[in-house]
Amino acid sequence: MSKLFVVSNRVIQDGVREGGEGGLTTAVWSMLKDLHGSWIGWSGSVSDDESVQLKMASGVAIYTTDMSDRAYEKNYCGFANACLWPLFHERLDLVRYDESDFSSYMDYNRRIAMVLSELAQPEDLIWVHDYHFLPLAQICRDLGMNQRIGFFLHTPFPPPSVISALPNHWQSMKTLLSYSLVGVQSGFDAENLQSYLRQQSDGNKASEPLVAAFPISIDTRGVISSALACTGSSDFGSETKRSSVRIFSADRMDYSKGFINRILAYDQFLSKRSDPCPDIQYCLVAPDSRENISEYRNHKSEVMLLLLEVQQRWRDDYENCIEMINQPVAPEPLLAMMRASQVGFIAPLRDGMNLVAKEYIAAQNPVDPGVLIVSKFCGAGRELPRAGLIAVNPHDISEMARALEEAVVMPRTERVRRHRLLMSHLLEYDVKWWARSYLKSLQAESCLSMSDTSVTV
Ligand code: GDG
Repeated sequence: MSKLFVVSNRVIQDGVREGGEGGLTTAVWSMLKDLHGSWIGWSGSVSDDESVQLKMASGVAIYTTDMSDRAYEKNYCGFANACLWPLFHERLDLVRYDESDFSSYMDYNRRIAMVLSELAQPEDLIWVHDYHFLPLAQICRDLGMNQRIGFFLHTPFPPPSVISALPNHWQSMKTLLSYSLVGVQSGFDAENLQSYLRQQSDGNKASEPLVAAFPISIDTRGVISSALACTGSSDFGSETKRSSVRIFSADRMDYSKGFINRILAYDQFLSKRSDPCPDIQYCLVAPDSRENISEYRNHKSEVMLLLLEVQQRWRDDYENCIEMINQPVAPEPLLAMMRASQVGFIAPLRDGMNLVAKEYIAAQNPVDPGVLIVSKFCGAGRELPRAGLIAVNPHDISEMARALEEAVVMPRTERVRRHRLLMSHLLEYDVKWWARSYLKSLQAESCLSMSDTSVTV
C-alpha cells in the first residue's frame, strides 16, 4: 500500500501543539493525523549530528534531523529567510542574496533528499512544503526517484518583475519544473507563477509543471468545538458584554504582517471617536519569530517603540487601550480571546493565506459574532466571500481606522448575516478539503491540464 511522505522545514515535536508554531505546521498536523502519513523535517536543534530520529504521535511517524551551525546560519537564516521570504512578500529592500547562502541551501536540500530516498518506496506519494525546499524534487530526480512529488507554496508568489530581481532567480525557480504538481494559495499566485514560467521558458509549454490554486484552510469543526469549550474562559473580555470594546490581532512578529500600520490605524480610530467608550482595548498577540535575523529584530524594535508612544498618548483617557502579548499563546486561550472580541483585525501587508483570519470566524459565537477586518493582500482576503467581511488595503491607515469604527458599531443582525456567510464557506472548504483536493490532483496529475485551477478564488 502506498504511503504519504510530507516534507516541511518544521514539524510538530512529539505531536504537541504549544502555540506559535505557525500556520504550515498547524495545517499539516491536522491533515497527517487523519491520513497517518510520515513527516520529515528539522528537529529545531542546531548540531552536527546527522542522524535521523523517529517519534510516533497520533499515528504519524515524525522523522527529524538536526541542522548544522552552517546550515542554520546560511540556509535557514540566509537564503530561505533573508532572501526568499522577503522576495515572496515583495520586500525587495530586505532581500539579502549571497552565493554561499544559496550553496548551503542546496546542500541542506541534498541532505533531506537523501533521508527521503532512504525512506520512500517507489509507490509512495511525496508532498513537499514551502520555500525552504524549492529544489528538493530536482535533487530527488537526480537520485533516481520517480515517485509523484508535489509541492505547495505557503507564501504568496509575486509578479514576475519582482521574482526577476533575485540575482539567481531562474537557477532557483527552474527547480520547480521537477515537481509533478505545484500548488499555491490563490488564483492570483497561480497566474503570477505561470506567467513567470512562461516568460522564462520562452512560451515553451512542455517544460511547465502543473500549477493550481488550493487555498489552505483550518479544521473548521475542530475550531468551533474548541472555541465553544473555551466560552467565558478569557479575561480579555466577555462575549456577551457589549459595553466594552475588544479588538484582537494575532500574527507572528514578522514585517510582512503589517503591525505598524495596524497600530497607526487603531491610534487614528481612537482619535476620531466621537463617543469614546471608556472600556476599549486592542490586544495584539505577536510571538517572536526568526529573532536571529537582524531585519526581524529591527522590525520588532520599531513596533515596540510605536506601541509605547500610542500607550502614552492615550494613558489619561483609557486604562489600558492597547496591549501586546509578545510570546506564544496556547491554542485554547487564543481561541477564547478571539471569541471574546468584537473585532478580528487581520491586516498583513502580504500573506499567503493567514489562517488566523479563518480561525477568528470559526471561533465566534454564532448568535453574537465579532466582525472580521481583513487585508486584501492575503489569501483569506482574496478567497473568503467579500460580503461577509470588511476588506481593507493595509497601506491605507485612514481606511483601516474607518473599518474599525464600522466594525465596532455594526448591528447584531448584520454581524450574524456576515458570520453565516463566512461560516458556510469555511465548513465546505476546510483543511480536509484542502488536503484531499491537493492529493487527488497529485495522484491524477497527468489528467490535469496546465491551466486547471481546482477552485475559483
Ligand atoms: C504561513 C504563511 C499561511 C498558535 N498560537 C499562536 C498562533 N498560533 C497559530 C494560529 C494559526 C497559526 O499559528 C498561524 O498561521 P498563519 O497562517 O496566520 O500565519 P504563518 O505562521 O505566517 O503561516 C501563511 C500559512 O503558512 C499556512 O499556509 O496562511 O500565509 O505565512 O493557526 O492559531 N499564532 C500566533 N500567536 C500565537 O501565540 N500569531
